[in-house]
Amino acid sequence: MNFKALMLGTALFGAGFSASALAADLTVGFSQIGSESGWRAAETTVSKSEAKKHNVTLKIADAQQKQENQIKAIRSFIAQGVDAIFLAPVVATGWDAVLKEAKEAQIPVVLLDRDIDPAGKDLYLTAVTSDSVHEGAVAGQWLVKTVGTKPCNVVELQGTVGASVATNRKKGFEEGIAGHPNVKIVRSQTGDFTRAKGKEVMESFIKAEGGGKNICAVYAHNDDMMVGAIQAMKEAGLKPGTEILTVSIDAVPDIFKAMAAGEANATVELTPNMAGPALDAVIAYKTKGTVPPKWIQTESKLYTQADNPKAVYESKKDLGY
Ligand code: GYE
Repeated sequence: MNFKALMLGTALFGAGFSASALAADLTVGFSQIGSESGWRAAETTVSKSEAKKHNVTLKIADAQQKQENQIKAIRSFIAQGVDAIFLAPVVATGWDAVLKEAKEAQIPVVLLDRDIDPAGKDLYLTAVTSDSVHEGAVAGQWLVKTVGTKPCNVVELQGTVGASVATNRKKGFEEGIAGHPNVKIVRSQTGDFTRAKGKEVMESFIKAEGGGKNICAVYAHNDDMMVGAIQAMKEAGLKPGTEILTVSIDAVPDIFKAMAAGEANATVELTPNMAGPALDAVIAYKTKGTVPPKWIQTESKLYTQADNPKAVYESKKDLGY
């Protein structure tokens, strides 16, 4: 190594060292929604390991699905004087007052995996999310392509009422099937992103639709509700994956298990690693004053039975989600 290279290396090492030394002093409070789905549990697990990797102290508050608990947690993080706050907002509205308090305390807020009402854009630093309208559109386009010109009655299991991802995944799917009048949504109800409610609502759909005979496909806003719906279909003597098509979102291991067994057809992948990019943004902002873009978009990728679901299941199952 010549002298110049050595000097450069030292300079880089010096810069890297001081940034991570500063990062080690950062404490981030994370107001997490709860544990409604496998994806959510994975996000929590990945957040903890990402915090370790980034040398950040992460305090996680579990809101048990309640916005009021999230608001309390944010106020408590402000009182503790954390360096930044991560918020996975259970619903899109009702954040203005508490986010203004964080702003007054000069604590940057990063949204994880869900959005808030666009009116609140100046109240947070950045949002790390997927394009959830696009996710719904990908699901709808897959269905349209799969059924061709055949008539297809779809039942839809929606996510949590008022959550940005539920609104967007509905809208996106409707866009995806637009212009194909043979494909239509005949029933749509919330299953609150959980397996238990997905199963319960699917049971009522089956009853209402001639024992399931009138249903061609199920679209669920997440895989967990689909896993519940698959159970309901099997218990009613129906064959999900063949008689009734399925398409959902998240790409959790259990949906690949169902795909490998021929009982599910497609899923749109969403990374549970929202905290990694969020921590990068916060550290750069705190140590160098770098203002991140307002939206840090994560990828969405479609998986079908043609994508070796057994191998994907094997590769994902040990990640703890
Ligand atoms: O798809 C679902 C969850 O907000 C993107 O919330 C997230 C969604 C995820 O519970 O499983």
